Amino acid sequence: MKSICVIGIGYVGLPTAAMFASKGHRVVGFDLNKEAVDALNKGKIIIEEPGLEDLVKKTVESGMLSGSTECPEDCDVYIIAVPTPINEDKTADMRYVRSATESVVPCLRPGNTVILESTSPPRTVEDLMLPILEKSGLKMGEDVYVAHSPERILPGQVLYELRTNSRIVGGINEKSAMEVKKLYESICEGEICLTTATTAEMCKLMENTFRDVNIALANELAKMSEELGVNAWEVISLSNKHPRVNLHFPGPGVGGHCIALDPWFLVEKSKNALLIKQGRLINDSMPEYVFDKIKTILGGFNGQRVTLLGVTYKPDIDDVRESPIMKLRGLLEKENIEVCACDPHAEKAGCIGDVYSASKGSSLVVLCVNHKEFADIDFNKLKEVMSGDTILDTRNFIDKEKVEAAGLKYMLLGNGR
Ligand code: SAJ
Repeated sequence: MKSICVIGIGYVGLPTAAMFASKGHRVVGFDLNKEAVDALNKGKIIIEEPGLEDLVKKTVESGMLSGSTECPEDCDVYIIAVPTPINEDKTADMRYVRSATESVVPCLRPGNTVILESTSPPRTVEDLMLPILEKSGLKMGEDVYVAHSPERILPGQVLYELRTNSRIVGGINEKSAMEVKKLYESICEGEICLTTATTAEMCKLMENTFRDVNIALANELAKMSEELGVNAWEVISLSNKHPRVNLHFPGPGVGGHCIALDPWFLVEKSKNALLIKQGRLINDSMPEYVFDKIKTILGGFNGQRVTLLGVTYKPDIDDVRESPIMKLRGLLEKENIEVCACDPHAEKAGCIGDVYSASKGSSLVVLCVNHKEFADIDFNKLKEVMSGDTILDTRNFIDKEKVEAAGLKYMLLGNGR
């Protein structure tokens, strides 16, 4: 069993730390965010993720997991799981990876391992981390093992995916990769594949880019369908019956801290990332596209009230990072219109939890996120509280027949029929 320091106890670091602790490793979660560290030491979490609080509570109570605002010196393994945001100009902001790496340097001893889990631009381990780690005077790859093992967990099912997904371990040499593989074997039942650090960085970015580009294709299909009198959702459903086609789904945009950012890391590093850049621009155009649609439906902005159902970046979580709905909300709020955001998962982002109070007096209700709470809306009750009669569904989530049976009008993003 190892002693492990996980640097960064956010969406990735915390579940990873708890998982290692649950398998008998002694784990310290190091973060500069005192609120997160204090919560951890009380066995609590400040994010929403099914099952995570139970696991954190159990491992803290067992004494295997604790939090600290200082990097502990006596660990065998340092796992860096800090954010890699993007700057205004769409280049990667590597501040946190750099400072996390620097904080490890004084702690390093022969036999230690340093792992980067944060999604990073290609060559981060080789060009950014190694020169910093070498300041310890130790030989990387010989005295200290170094690898990139990107996280691939899906928010909302993090614990399950941590355990069952396959994992890529990219070492700066074979010895490093082997050492890191042994460690992850204690928490990961999936296949663990070994490669180089830079290949691992590229794999992670291409996985998220694959999804982003495919969503862009679906969003382009939605726009074309509205133009050409076709229902994009029917096209997707029928086309996906082909054994080698898997069209993704359109929507009001791509959010979250991964898919909406990671492709830019490739655009930054390679002049050949043309399709990738175009995909990003298409997905980023969706909040504005929905905004224009709302304007058309309302016949211009004249003091009406509009309700947005859902503001998080995807269903059944509380994460509003890079949420396209927050962008849409911001665009609408600049107009002569009253915007009411309803989201039972995001009351701390200034939202009303209840659909009917949020829709009171609204001319238009827009379904933005397919939270399970919105699956059984009573449209008769909704009609009673609304002042207008239109529902715009941007996710193909609402039952058109139920809406129409209540005497409301149903409109669907991507349906040009
Ligand atoms: N979305 C669409 N249409 C679709 C699918 C998704 O508009 O057909 C939108 C969602 O509404 C959301 C965004 O895309 O706004 C991203 O959501 P997601 O569920 O596709 O992915 P994330 O960002 O929550 O997690 C992704 C995952 N990557 C892949 O599936 C390739 C996850 O496995 C990664 O670990 C995670 O990024 C990460 O941390 O990199």
